[in-house]
Amino acid sequence: MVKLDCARALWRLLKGVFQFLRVDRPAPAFARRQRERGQTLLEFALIVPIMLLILLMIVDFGLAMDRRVLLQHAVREGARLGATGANAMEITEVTADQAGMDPGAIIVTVCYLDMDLDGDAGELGESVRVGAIVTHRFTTGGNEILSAFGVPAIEIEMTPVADMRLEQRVTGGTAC
Ligand SMILES: [Ca+2]
Repeated sequence: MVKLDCARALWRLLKGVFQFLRVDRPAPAFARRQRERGQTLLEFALIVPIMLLILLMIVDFGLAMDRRVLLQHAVREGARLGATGANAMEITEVTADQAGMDPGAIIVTVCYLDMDLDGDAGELGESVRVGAIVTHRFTTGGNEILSAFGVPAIEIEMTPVADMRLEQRVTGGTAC
């Protein structure tokens, strides 16, 4: 009789263990999965704005480099015109036009190199120097988004310069 009770008790215990394994175990695993899912979602929500900011800043740098290349082309075109004897106003107009900018948004400098140091700049064979000064302001990534974090917008001062040998004698020009 004692043996039978023992066997029953053991059976009940085993049944309990099996039930625990079958029913109770999936519950913590499920809860853990839920918790992990919540954690992943939170990490994702934190990382997305940072990733977006980095991506937009890469685009901003690309745009800035494009602008710099365009400005270099513009001052070269201005200097090319200057070499033919055009005056400073014409050079400024062409440079701004080639840069695709409003003449008010770009500062164009025109001067003549006195290469033989005789005090007369702009002689035939000497050079005209055309420069531009443009403050490039970053757009979305380096501007609005950074501003939202209280960081001032990124600005880059671009100062491309181009020299061109004079094909015409220029008088009255500014010496460099
Ligand atoms: Ca000279």
